[in-house]
Amino acid sequence: MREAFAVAFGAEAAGIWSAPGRVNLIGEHTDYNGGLALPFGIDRRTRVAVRLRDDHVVRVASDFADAQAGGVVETTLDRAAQASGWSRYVLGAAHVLRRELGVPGTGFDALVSSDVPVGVGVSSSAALESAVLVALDELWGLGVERRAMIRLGQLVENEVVGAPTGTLDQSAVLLAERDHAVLLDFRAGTAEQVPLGFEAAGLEILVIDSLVRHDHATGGYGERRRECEEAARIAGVPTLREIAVDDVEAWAGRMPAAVHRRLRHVVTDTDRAARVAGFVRAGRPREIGPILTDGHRSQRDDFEDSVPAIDAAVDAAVAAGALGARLTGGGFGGAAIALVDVAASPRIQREVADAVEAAGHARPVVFAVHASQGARRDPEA
Ligand code: GAF
Repeated sequence: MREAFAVAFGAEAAGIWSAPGRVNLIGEHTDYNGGLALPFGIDRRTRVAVRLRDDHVVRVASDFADAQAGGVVETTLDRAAQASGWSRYVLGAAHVLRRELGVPGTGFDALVSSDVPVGVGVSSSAALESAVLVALDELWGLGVERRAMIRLGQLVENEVVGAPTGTLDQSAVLLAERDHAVLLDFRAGTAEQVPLGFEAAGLEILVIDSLVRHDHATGGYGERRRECEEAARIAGVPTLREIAVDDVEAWAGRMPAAVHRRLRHVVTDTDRAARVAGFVRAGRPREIGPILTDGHRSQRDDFEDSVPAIDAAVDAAVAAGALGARLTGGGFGGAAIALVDVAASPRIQREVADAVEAAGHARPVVFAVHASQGARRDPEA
């Protein structure tokens, strides 16, 4: 990366910072409802090599395979909020840092390289904005705490990109620790590191990329969020977290049926996240499988944010012997995850791809992921 940086910008990078993608084990669409979620950082990372300039110019290059790849996006700090395409995440991070901290900042050159797949539901966007946030935080000498940085990443999404997302992804990417998931409580604002114990149990998580792409700025995500707000308004609670699992059915018939289904998903998924965290904490990770698959049914039937290719992937994974499987992330495309025995993993990967293709969908891309370190400055030899 250092060589590529020197070729692109004719100067030395000051350092390389990186952040992982994430998968969410369970607890979907709970973040903006004050619930629980249990994500972990994955061993796919976005790296950004950066050097400061002595003017207000910003130049950004990447090895992404899109229209702007190969070219250098050049602008100034003052125009950073008007960025488009993937460079929005880089420039948006600079813009939000300057505005929220009231600092002038200085221009910079940045080269981005990533093996986090884009549009899959494993938070390529949070990985990119978080890698840039930690880089500029250090280079600009700001010392922003991780919790505050989570909120800055969310502002990049909400204001610069226009996606009305919560803080699940930035929390996962910024707080992740190797071999741990992080139990996020969005009402209490707490984060507990939970050792996963997958390796000792001979387990791993597969990501099954459906190749159905989603976009939370334009897709159904915003509509679901509004439906959850409507449910909370009708129930007279600040967030759906205030509703107990046992009280869910009491609300049937007192709100539109679809809105009630959204409520039921959100409330029961927080309950599932608590139960999954309990099993994992107790060193019984094999037992979470059926809870994951229940979570998928809840998303498919109640939250209605799955797509047929992902339903097919979940069914195929379970039929092939996965302990459990579910849609991960915001939905309307993206990926499923499956919990599998490492020994059976190659066979399950093959059988899932075959079965989904045979059902008439695009052949999914399947790969294993392992819980990895959150955003940081990369050590260099
Ligand atoms: C997307 C969003 F960005 C998160 O905030 C979260 O709501 C998730 O969908 C669903 O759990 O990843």
